[in-house]
Amino acid sequence: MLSKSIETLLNQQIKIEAESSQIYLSMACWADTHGLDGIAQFMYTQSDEERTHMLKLVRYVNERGGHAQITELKAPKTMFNAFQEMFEELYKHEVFVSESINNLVHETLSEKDYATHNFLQWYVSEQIEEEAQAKTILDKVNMIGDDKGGLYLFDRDIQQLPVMN
Ligand code: OFO
Repeated sequence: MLSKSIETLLNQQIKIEAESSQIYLSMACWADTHGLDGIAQFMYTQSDEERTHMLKLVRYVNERGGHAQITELKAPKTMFNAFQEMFEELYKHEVFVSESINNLVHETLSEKDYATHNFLQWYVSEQIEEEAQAKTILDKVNMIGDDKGGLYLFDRDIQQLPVMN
């Protein structure tokens, strides 16, 4: 059985994952309408993954005697000045998500909720991978700068990245 405070924190995380999914979907739409098909595909996939992160939390909260809250979400940004800006935001967002997961893990330990602590380990590993991937992509993006040929190749190659879950 979840304590009220852990349930509230898990519900906050559900909202964060749902908003992550919307943020990446909005990025996918921007890329799709700017001739960047590979980047769009990458963002659509990221968006789907975030939805699975959200659903996993939803199921857990409901299974452990809580009530997962499906709430109104903050609207994501729809316009970007350049693809670089998008990847900077993606990286910063993943760092923010990691901090949120870490705080949650910390709270489960203070409350001696070892079941939730154990459940959250999947998210801890996931965030290590997602942050590392976002950083690698950002480094490449910074290397490309304004080189159109570089962007063309990047847009093609980003589709080959391994899909996380
Ligand atoms: Fe990007 O891992 Fe969930 O939020």
